[in-house]
Amino acid sequence: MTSVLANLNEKIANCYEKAAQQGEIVFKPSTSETITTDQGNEFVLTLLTSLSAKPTQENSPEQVQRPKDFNPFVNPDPLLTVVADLKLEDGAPSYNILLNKFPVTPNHILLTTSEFQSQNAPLSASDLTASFRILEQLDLKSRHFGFYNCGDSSGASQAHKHVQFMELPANFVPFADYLAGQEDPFIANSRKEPLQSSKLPFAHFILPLPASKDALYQDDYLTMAFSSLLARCMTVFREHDCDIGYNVIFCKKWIMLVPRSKSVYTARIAEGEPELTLGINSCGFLGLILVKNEALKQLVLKVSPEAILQELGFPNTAGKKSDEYDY
Ligand code: B4P
Repeated sequence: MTSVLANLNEKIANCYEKAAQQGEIVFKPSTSETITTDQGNEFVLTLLTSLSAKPTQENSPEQVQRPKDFNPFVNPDPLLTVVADLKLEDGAPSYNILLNKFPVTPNHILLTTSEFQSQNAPLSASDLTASFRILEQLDLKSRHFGFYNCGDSSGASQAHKHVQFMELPANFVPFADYLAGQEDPFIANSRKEPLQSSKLPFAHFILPLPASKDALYQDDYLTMAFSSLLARCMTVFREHDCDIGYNVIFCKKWIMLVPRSKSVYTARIAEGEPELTLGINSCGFLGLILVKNEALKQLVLKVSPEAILQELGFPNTAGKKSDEYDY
């Protein structure tokens, strides 16, 4: 597998150039600005500036022509396929690495299972290993992160299992970097809780990861790290008596899970104004908020990103210890 992933950045760039030339990529130019909130948290607010000129994902001619249950990840478009039939080892499930047809940043890629698997299912051991092997290659060029929107409340729009990878904006330091940078790698257990910032209002569970590849890929380390964080999310869902939906966000330094209560935020800027709807996926909980018009940008600035994320997640549990009733 590692050899198939050699020169992945070059493969992505070549595939992207060809697909863009042939009109297979629906790229949406955007502008971004970094804001620091009153609580001292940093967010990158990205505004899609070209919505009137470019089709959106939902109403692009390509989507409209397709049947309602069209699955873009079964028999994917060869022009969008960077690596086909990727296998970790003999007998392991196979994956495709695809270009995102509707990227906001160039070279946004997806790791999809070759056969249908549900986006509501947790990441498996091989999903995690494949994801971190990909990240290793991407980071040879610039720092990237991976994310997985799991469940209806997570912001996912495709039902077929897919992990996404994007470049981190230059000069943006995710809040998880500060937390994870202060601790040695560990797996959460009943005596040691995952890291959680008390400066953010929503529940989130972070583990620093070992820098050594040997440690990361041995002894089911990634699976144990992931499942120790998923257990914290499950306790939240049980306590709030709700369906399972969460965001998984990871980079080479750490992995974070964020339990989700809702996928969209709905509000008015002022009484009598139209109701606005803002969908947030994993990127938002990393600090990267995508808005599709100026009114939504004004709403985020007025209400604050923290207040929006608080409503779409669950209350922060920093300082809470696990008890015998917790998963
Ligand atoms: P999902 O997990 O199902 O949903 P999503 O990332 O939230 O994207 P969504 O589709 O809801 O779009 P949104 O307007 O929120 O991912 C599905 C993925 O499959 C998406 O990446 C989608 O583009 C891709 N896809 C759909 N049809 C495809 C096809 N035929 N072939 C290949 N790929 C296909 O967001 C639009 C895009 O912006 C998304 O890619 C999203 O991940 C990204 N984004 C969100 N926030 C961002 C931010 N702050 N900065 C930069 N990009 C951001």
